[in-house]
Order: sequence, then C-alpha cells, then structure tokens
Amino acid sequence: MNPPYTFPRNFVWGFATAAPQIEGAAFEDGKGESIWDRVAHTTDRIHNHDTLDVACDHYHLYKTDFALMRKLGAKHYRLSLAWPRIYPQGRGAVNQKGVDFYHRLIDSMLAHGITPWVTMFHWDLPQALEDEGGWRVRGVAEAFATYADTIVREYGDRVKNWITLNEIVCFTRLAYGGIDKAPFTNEGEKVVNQTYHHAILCHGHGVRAVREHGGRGARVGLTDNPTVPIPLSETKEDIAAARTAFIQNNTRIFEPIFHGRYATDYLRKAGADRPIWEKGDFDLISLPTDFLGLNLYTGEFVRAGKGGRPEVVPFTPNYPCADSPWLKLVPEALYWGPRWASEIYGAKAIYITENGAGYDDQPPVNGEVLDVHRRNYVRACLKELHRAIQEKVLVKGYFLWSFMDNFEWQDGYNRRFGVVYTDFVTQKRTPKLSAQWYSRVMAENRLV
Ligand code: PNW
Repeated sequence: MNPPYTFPRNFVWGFATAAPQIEGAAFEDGKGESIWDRVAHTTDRIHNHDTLDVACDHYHLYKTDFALMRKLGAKHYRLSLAWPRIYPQGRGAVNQKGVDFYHRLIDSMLAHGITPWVTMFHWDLPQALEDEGGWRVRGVAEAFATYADTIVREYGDRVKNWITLNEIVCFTRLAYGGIDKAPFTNEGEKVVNQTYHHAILCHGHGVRAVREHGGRGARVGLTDNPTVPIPLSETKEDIAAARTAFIQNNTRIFEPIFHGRYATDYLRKAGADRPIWEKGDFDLISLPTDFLGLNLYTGEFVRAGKGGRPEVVPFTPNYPCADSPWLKLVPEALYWGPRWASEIYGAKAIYITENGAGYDDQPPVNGEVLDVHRRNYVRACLKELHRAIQEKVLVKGYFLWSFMDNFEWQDGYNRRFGVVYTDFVTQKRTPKLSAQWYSRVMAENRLV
C-alpha cells in the first residue's frame, strides 16, 4: 500500500515565476518599456517606489538559479516570456538580443534537466501598445497573434507546454476597472467587458499559434484564477448554491472558452455595456485546448440563501489571512476549484499553475528562514488537492508560487511569496524551511 497522501504516478511537480517579477534587466539588450515599468517610474502606485529594473537579476543569474532549482529536485518550471523583450514596441521589429536570451535560457533549463512550461503573457504589456489603447482596443489581439507566432516558431522545438495568458481578470478588470494593477485606470463596465473580450481573443490566437507552429507533442491551455466558492457546509443545498456561484463568477471567461459564446444571462445583465465582437471570434476563442491551468490561493464561502440562491458569507475581520490581506487562508479552494472546473466545464487535464502564500519574511538567521506558516498553508492546500484527485478529478500537476521572492506587483519587494529567500541587495538566495520541505514532497511524490 502507498503511504498516505501519495500523488499519482507521473504527477508534475514544479515551481512558477514570471518574467517581469524576476528578470530585471528592464532596459537591457533592447528590451522595450512595459506598462509596469511605466507605472513604477512615474506613479506612486507601487509600495516604496520599487521598480522592476533589477528584481532578482535572473537575467544574469539564471544558470545558478536553475542549478538551485535542480538541487531542490524540481523537474518542471513555469516561466513567462517578456513580450517587450521580443517586440520592444509590441509589434514591428523583432529584438534579436531578446530572442537570443530566451534561446540561452531554455537551453540552460534543459541542460539542468528542467522541463519548461512557458506562459506567453504575464501582464507586462509593451507600453507602446498601451499608448495605442492597450486592452481596450482590438489591435492588441493582432499584435499578440504575431508575437505568439514568433515565440512558438522560435522555441517550439524545445518548448512543448504552452500557457497562453495568466489571470485575465488581473490585467482587465483589476487594471482598467480602478483596482490595483497597471495601468491603474478606472473606466467603467463597458470598457472592462471589452478588455475581457480582447483578452480571450488573444488566448484563441495563442492556441492557434501552437497548433500551427508547435510541432509534435505541443500542448496548450489557459491559466485562469477563478473565484472559487466553497460551500459553507457540505449539504446538498450549499453545494448547489456554490456551484451556481462558480458559473456566475467566471462567466466572462469560461463560457466563451468552453462553450463558444457569451452566456445569455451575462449579456442580458450587461445590457448596453456588453462587449462588441466580430463574426468568427468565438471559433477562435473556443478552439479546443489540452489542459486548464488554475491559480488557486484563496476562496469565498457561499451558502444557499432565499430560494437556494447563492449567498456569500463575508469574512469577519478575525478570519485568518496571510500577510497579503486578500489571501484569506482557504485551502478548500484546492479541492473545489478543480472539482467545479471539471464537473461544470469538463476540463480533463488540470494543472495548478500557482499556489502559495505571501508573507513578509525576515532575513535569514544563521542561514535559516523558518517559514512554518507558509509550509503549513501549502501543505493544507495540497491535502485538499489530494482529495480532489482521490475523487477522480483529473489534476495532473502542481506549480508552487514562487521559486524565490520577487517583485510582487503593487506590493513591491516587501511581500514575499518565495520558498527561496532573495536578498535584493546582494542577490543571495537562501532556501527557506518551506523549500526544504517541498523538495522532499517532490522527491517522495507525497505529503511529508
Ligand atoms: C498571482 N487575488 O496574482 C499572479 O499570477 C502572480 O504574478 C502573483 O505574484 C501571485 O499571484 C501572488 O500575488 C494574484 O486578489 C493576484 O485573489 C491577486 C489575486 C490572486 C492572484
């Protein structure tokens, strides 16, 4: 018999990062300005006025970073490519030095025995495209199509796992709807709905590019961060209410991608704010994918209200959270998220493309960072994920966010998600307790 909490054979274990958060070299070798570079240098939106200029300096330190990853036992690694490194103006002339950098990066990864999982877009829109209207205008999809074609042609001989976009809501609603992501504008529902539409159109182009140029064995999917309703109690009524809430919460993305149309309910409610689309858009948007990536950090509790309608149970101020205030500790999301996605949309292969916890860890003491809090949360999450797998939900892999502390968007370098501690002055890496623990989990393919 297997020891308890053993994961399926061939389960994919890895780490996740994103280019703008770790690479640095923000203006080196011809890289163009991204919308995050712009807000970092010209606004007060980012904690401590931190910038992405140096970050973890992974651009220069990637070889030793891969050596450490390998030493910890990771065989899979989810990274993203910086669009403005390949196309500094978003479109037009290719920056050969940027293209070459990713050739070296991918070769080094493979030399260290690490399989790349490449996200095409992780929020670093070229500023030149934002100047044309960014996600508000359809031109973004045309530019993305060319970018996707280029990178799949360049790297497709060695990269077989592609993720089109990371977390649409974070660069549409949270970015143009007045919340907390670049470019930090506030433009109302009509614009926000249109940015979603252009994003799913780009997803479609990403899938198309992989089918056209990806070669043998290429696979592609979207990474999304759905809000995950957790039934307050596992009664029939609360489960049904949470299920309905999942559909409603994620209608803008999952309905078009899985069903090739917007839900009539959504269009009716949106009224005059509904997005504009063109003939043929949904054929592209709903091209079949090979897997669904889910970034799961937290959830919300839902119960059956009047007439069975979903009712969100608000978090009281004393509900526990990580140091990131949005990160309420709800490990159950790792059970219900995959379950809803497979039960409702028939997602066959699911990868958890991110999960982790943001805490303001203190520097190493005697070479140790004792982040028991992070280790315990991730372990609780993995127990819930294991339950989903036991119940035959087809979860094929898990990527921990993040390999090392990095640029945490509007929270700058203050908030740490890494299992490896980054000293941003010396660039010294120190594996935390959570890294030592995760290393054993990967090696033994079970929870320890
Ligand atoms: C993800 N929320 O963002 C991103 O993909 C990463 O780049 C980021 O560093 C990581 O999670 C940690 O924040 C999220 O409000 C941002 O629920 C916000 C939320 C979830 C994920």
